[in-house]
This record gives sequence, C-alpha cells and structure tokens, in this order.
Amino acid sequence: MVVLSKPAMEQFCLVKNCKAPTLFPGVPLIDLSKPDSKHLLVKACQEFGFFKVINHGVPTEFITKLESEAVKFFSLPLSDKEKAGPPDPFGYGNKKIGPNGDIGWVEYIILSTNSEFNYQRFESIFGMTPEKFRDAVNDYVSSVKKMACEILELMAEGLNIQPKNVFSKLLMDEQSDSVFRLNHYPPYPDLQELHGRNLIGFGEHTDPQIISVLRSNNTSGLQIQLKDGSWISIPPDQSSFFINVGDSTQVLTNGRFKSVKHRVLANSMKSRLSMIYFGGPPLSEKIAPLPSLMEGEDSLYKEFTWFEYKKSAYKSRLADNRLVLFEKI
Ligand code: GA4
Repeated sequence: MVVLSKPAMEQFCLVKNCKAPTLFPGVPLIDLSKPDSKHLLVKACQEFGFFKVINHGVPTEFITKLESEAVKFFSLPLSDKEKAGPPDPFGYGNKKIGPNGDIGWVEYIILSTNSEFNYQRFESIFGMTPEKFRDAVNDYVSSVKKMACEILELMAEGLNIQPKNVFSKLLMDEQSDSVFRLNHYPPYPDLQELHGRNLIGFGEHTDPQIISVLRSNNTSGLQIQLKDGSWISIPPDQSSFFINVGDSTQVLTNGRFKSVKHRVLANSMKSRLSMIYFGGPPLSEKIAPLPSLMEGEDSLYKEFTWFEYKKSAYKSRLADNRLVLFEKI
C-alpha cells in the first residue's frame, strides 16, 4: 500500500474546477502510419504545441513491463523508496518538485537516459539486481526515442526544411541530454477538504527540452492550457502517446511552434501513473532559430546553449515563463 504522509493542506496549490472552453475542437490526432500526417502535425504544433499519436510502433510489451516495474517500486514502503532519493536531479522524489519550493501531490523517479549511475541507488531496494527495472526502462526509452525522432523528422518535412534530421539529430547525438521520468499520483480521497476545488498533482509549467513523450494509465488528470488561458482536460488513453512541444523547439522554430503549458490534477479515486521521455540536445548545443526558417526574419531570441538554458531553468519556479529571460527586447 502507498502511504504518503499527509502534509498541511495550505502548502498545496488548489485550483477551481474550470468550465470547458467553448472553442476546442479536441486533441489533434496524428496517425504515424499515414505519411501525410505531417501537415496536421505542424498545425497542431502551431496551435497547441500538443497532440496525440496512434500507430506509434512502441511494443505494448515494453509498456506493460515498465508499468508493472513502476507499480512495484511505488508500492514499496516510503522509507525504502527514499533510499533512491533525493532527486539531485536524478533519483526518487516525493511532493517536492525541483529545487525552488514547488510541491505537488506526486511522487516520482527521474533518470538520465544515458547513465548507468542511475541504478546504483536502486540496488539496495531491488537487492543486488536492479537489472529488471533497468532493462524495462532501457527497452521502453529506446523505443520511445525512436518514435520521437520519427515525429521530429515529420516536423522538419512538414515545415519544408532540410535536412530532415535537423531536429532528430539532437536526440540521436550520443551526448543528448535526455531525461526519463515516472510519476505516481496517489488518489486524494479527502474531497470535502477541498471545497469544490482540485488539488494540484504537478503544477503548471512548460517543458524546457525539445520534445516530451507522455504515456499514462487510464486515470485522468492531465490538462493543457489554450492560447486564451483556459484549461482543458485531456481524456487519458493508455494505448496512445501524448506529445508536448518543449521550449527549445519554440526557439528553434523562432516561435512558430509553441511550447505547451500543462499541469496534472490529483484524482480522488484512482492512482495515476505516467511515464515521460524528455528529449533534449547535448549540453553544448547552441539553441537558436534554424536559418532555413528565418528568410529575412529576425530572431526573437538571444543566443544560448542548452547548458545555459538548463542552468537558468533550475533557478526558476515551475510556473515561471523561462523563455522571457532569453527573448530579444
Ligand atoms: C519540467 C520537465 C521535467 O519534468 C524536468 C522538470 C524539473 C524537475 O522536476 O526537477 C524542473 C522542471 C522540469 C522545470 C524547471 C525546474 C526543473 C523543476 C523545476 C522547477 C525533469 C525538467 O527537465 O524540467
């Protein structure tokens, strides 16, 4: 059984239940088996920075294997899980998100996708054999990374820019600074304490990287923010993936594609489990609008490396607009 010690309610963020916006046609759906989906994909990245992917080619076996390893881990006593923490930035975390005082009704594991070091901390928990967990993560991540690269190639094709691997090569690079995250949102049953409001599981934010690939179990909670500021709930779909455009892609496309603000609300009945791959560039990579997209346009952003952006992100609060610091005045 999962026991999360109950903190003082005032520490947590609550939000009013919001009405559905009047003009939302639904989550854009991209069928990766259809080559002409690149136009829909570009439209979705421009309008929402968010879409859902089907016919993705990620084997169900990899998903269920990892999900069952994650359930096993999060079912352990808190004192055992804490042996794999704190997240500095990799490891187990509970309620505290990032280094600057954000909290949410969530526990999680953050791993680097290219480091064996990650798993030393799990040895004491899984005995001397954290290999099953490691193999499940590796199989899942390699398959999801392949899909992320296909999506990034469709993006380049849809934007009519060459070569088609301009975005995907950043993830394919051996030095790619990518991250993998497992989030567990336990149910929050004390609804009467909330007075008709919702408890925040993971506060609103945009992802700093290039692309994020999210898969969750069948529990709702994810919301995205539309341009008019309204929040819409995304119905869960455990057999599909949801894609977020990250801040770095907003810069690479000189603002054509928008990084999407999103958040997760805690559920009163069921646990939500999500797995997210954050595809990032090498630390030394210059993040600037692609020249092939500029044609006389001025860059909206000052030049920076991914290392600089990441350093600045880790000084920010979750809800901050991290790109404003890099916008040209
Ligand atoms: C958001 C995207 C990823 O989950 C993450 C997060 C990171 C963390 O949880 O440690 C950050 C957050 C994320 C953005 C700003 C900083 C860093 C918490 C935070 C306040 C792993 C990431 O790369 O950036």
